[in-house]
Amino acid sequence: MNNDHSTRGIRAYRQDGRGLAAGLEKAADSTGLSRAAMIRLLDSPAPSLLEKLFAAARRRRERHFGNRVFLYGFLYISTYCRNRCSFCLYRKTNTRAIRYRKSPAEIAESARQLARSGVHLIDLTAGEDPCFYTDKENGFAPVIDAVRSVRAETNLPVMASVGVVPDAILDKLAAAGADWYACYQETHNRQLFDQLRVGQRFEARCRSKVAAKARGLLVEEGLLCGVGETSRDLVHSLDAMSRLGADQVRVMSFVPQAGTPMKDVPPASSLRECIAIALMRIAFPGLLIPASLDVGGLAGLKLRLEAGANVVTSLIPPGRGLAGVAQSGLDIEDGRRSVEGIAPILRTCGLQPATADQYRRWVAERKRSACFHDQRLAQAC
Ligand code: SAM
Ligand code: MD0
Ligand code: SF4
Repeated sequence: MNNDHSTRGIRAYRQDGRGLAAGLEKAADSTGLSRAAMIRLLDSPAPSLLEKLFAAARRRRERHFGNRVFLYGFLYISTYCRNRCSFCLYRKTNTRAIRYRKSPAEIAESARQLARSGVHLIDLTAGEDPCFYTDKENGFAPVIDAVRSVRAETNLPVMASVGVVPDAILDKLAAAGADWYACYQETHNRQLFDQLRVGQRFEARCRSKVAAKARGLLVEEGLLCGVGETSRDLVHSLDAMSRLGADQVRVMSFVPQAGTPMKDVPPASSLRECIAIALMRIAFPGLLIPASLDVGGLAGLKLRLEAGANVVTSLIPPGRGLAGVAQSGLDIEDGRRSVEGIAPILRTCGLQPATADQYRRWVAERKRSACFHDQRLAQAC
């Protein structure tokens, strides 16, 4: 080994590291981080730098949200899907997935149960159920009706996560009282997109979010990590989220699923997800960023909150045969994926649930200040 060379290398690394440490201190006071610094943090996560990164992210969160976090109830209302995403348990041809369609009565009762437990929003999620697309006029009626009924039953904001839908359906979702449209691109690397979302169109997925924003819906954008993306890809996605003007941004670690083409791909490291959460918090300090129970369950909540997340998602009522997405059963039937179940973890993080009114006010304020600048939206794809 060439000692001289390696010593120079270490010195350069230390200097670089010192620069980055100083940059992280400033990041909490609004300077943000350069792309190079973000890539460096993702690629060479030195523990001392990570501590500073997560602390900076928490300070940014505190400045915008204090110690309050928002809680989302999750109802997977149909697990049928026409698509073949290579990462997803519910891909069309997978015989290992449990398929169901929840009835209007079951949806209303589950939503009431979630509302009573203290969640602030109900997320109605479905696969791209072939039934939705067979009848052009009324195919989406079960989703539209579910939005209307959950709204009426709970008086809580509602999110619709039902894949790419025609513009006319976005109009109907908004008219029925949906506040949010969630549709995750997973990656903005088009080649990787084609491998993940097999047979789907990158532009169509992207455009659906632009169309939703133009209708006054708040939009959630999301990424997967551990699916072959580079750190540059992740950082590039932050730019795309910013161009879109996303209102909530998420990243979830890939969890391998039985019966899928990616079943043998090793699970993603939760550390990479947490670094990405912290980078999102620093880049978008005032946005909502989930810590999803759908990846590491209750055991994985603390580290995601400590990375700067401010929404706990995928709270699922037990006893109703409801599934998660990436973790289809984890912590559900024993009642742990619940407001009660997460309360002690929030406390150890010095956090507490917001009130439903605080959440409603955030939504209303965000809608008021939303920027529907045509040019920005036109550039989003
Ligand atoms: N079918 C709709 C769609 O695809 O937009 C709604 C379901 S969507 C909320 C499901 C999301 O869960 C995906 O977009 C992906 O981000 C995440 N997901 C699915 N399978 C996963 C897995 N194996 N590991 C981690 N995240 C996963
Ligand atoms: C979650 N299981 O929040 C849900 C789901 C869909 N809008 C969200 C991925 O983790
Ligand atoms: Fe279907 Fe959504 Fe799963 Fe893709 S991610 S297979 S669209 S449920």
